[in-house]
Amino acid sequence: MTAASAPPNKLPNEFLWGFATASFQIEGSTDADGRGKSFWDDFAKLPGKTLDGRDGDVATDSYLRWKDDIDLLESFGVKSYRFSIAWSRIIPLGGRDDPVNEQGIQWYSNFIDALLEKGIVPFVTLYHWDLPQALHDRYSGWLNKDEIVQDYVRYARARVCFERFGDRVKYWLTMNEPWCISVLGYGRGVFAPGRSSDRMRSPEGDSSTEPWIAGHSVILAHAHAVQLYRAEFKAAQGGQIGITLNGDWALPYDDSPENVAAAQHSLDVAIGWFADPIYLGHYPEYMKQMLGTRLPTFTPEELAVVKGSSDFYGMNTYTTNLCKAGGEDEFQGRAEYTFTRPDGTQLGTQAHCAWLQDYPQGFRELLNYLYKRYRKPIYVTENGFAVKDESNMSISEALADEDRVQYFRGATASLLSAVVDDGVDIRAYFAWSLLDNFEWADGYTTRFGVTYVDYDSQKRLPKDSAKFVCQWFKEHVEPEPEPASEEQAVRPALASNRSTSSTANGRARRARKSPIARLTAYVSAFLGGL
Ligand code: GBH
Repeated sequence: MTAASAPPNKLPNEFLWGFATASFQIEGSTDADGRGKSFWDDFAKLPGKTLDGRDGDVATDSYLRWKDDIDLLESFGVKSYRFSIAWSRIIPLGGRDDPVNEQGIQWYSNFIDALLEKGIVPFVTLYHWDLPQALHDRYSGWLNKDEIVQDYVRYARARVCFERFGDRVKYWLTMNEPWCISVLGYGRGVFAPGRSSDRMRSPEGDSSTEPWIAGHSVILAHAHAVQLYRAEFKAAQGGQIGITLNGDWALPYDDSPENVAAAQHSLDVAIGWFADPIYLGHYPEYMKQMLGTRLPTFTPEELAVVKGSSDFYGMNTYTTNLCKAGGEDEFQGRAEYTFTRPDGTQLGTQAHCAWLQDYPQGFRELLNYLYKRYRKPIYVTENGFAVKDESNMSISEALADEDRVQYFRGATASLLSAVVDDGVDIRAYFAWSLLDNFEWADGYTTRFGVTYVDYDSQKRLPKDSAKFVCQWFKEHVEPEPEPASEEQAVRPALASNRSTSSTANGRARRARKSPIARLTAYVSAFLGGL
């Protein structure tokens, strides 16, 4: 699929678009149906770990309200939905010899079937930061390469998921944002398990070594899961599998050579740490130089598994950093980040979180950089914005989320230019997030949803940005070709594989009412209920 297959200014019909979420951020029901603890359960409850002191026990209650979420997705007319599976619902204790929980499997299986019924393509993340607590207690989780790689891959999770869901799931992400897993969990200590050298933060941990060790394990677990999928499942199931990396564009603060170099060093650590081994077969030179023996090495056998272990480039991106050489922050490649230009102006509109400003040109630049460097089709698996102080607004003010609309206006324009003008092969775009939800260390104070969640009633109310995104993709993705004849439209329903049949049926049903008509009906139904 390339730009050439669609007329100018359109994305090809196969382009996947929709919204993304993650299990721990939305599900709640942490005790339901035999779920084991994840290491976020208790971490979020420790004093000072979340801004508002709140945890993930209820979140958006999506474990119970999953039908509402699917209705919402249907009303939006999305092609696809990206969600994650909670490891500890599938294997409560996590390990390769621990029992599998059929109730957890059943829940996701029903969820996947319901999506397919509506013609929505499931795009599944296997690990979005919710490690089973038991594996952390047993052997320190990601710090123990030999154990975690086996548990993640060979006996347990990936094998279970491919076996039980792979007949219907054709898009797999092994890991969400290994940089965050490693740095925020084992370096800065702001995410579970909260380890850090900072003794004010954590009684144990070593920020100079542990993040690099954890990252190494994540790469290997990912790569071995992909190897397994390719060897045993891909031929029969025909899916795509890869990893998704966070990474923001880096602009030199000015054109001094040291700041130009700092921007590249920022990219080397934010992105190259994982992308270079996975797509090119080695850690970045700069990281080897910066870390010396603190950077683990791959054996030749490991490298053979790692190199080439992603079918696509999964990209989560939010902002652009102006980079200055200096400082000791190894996680940023010893660059300092700012949003203030040399002339004192701001790069873009400030979001609720300090790390995020809106700079759509950076999105286009980053798409070009990644495509040139790694030569893989790109799936944008997250992109979004948190409006400043949205939690302090009245609901009607929050629904008129102009800064978020503006963000998506810029991002979609950049996406289209990257495809149409620059020839970048981009195949998916997921806005973060379907719903306001548990924003990790920020608790519920920071809202990233295109849908407002009233946490008192758990009502879901689409914001203006939801309408913008849906309308934009409706106008810019080539419509599905009309089936040539009645017989053709019916034929997939006769196939034995129930995924194909339900997808085709859902599509046909959905096609009767336009996405915008459905959305409008949905919004007015809700507003009526307020
Ligand atoms: C994503 O991460 C997550 O996948 C998702 O779960 C989350 O809800 C969403 O973003 C919104 O935050 O100042 O050193 O702490 C985004 C990538 C990378 C953004 C780290 C914040 C802060 C770095 N994140 N970054 S630091």
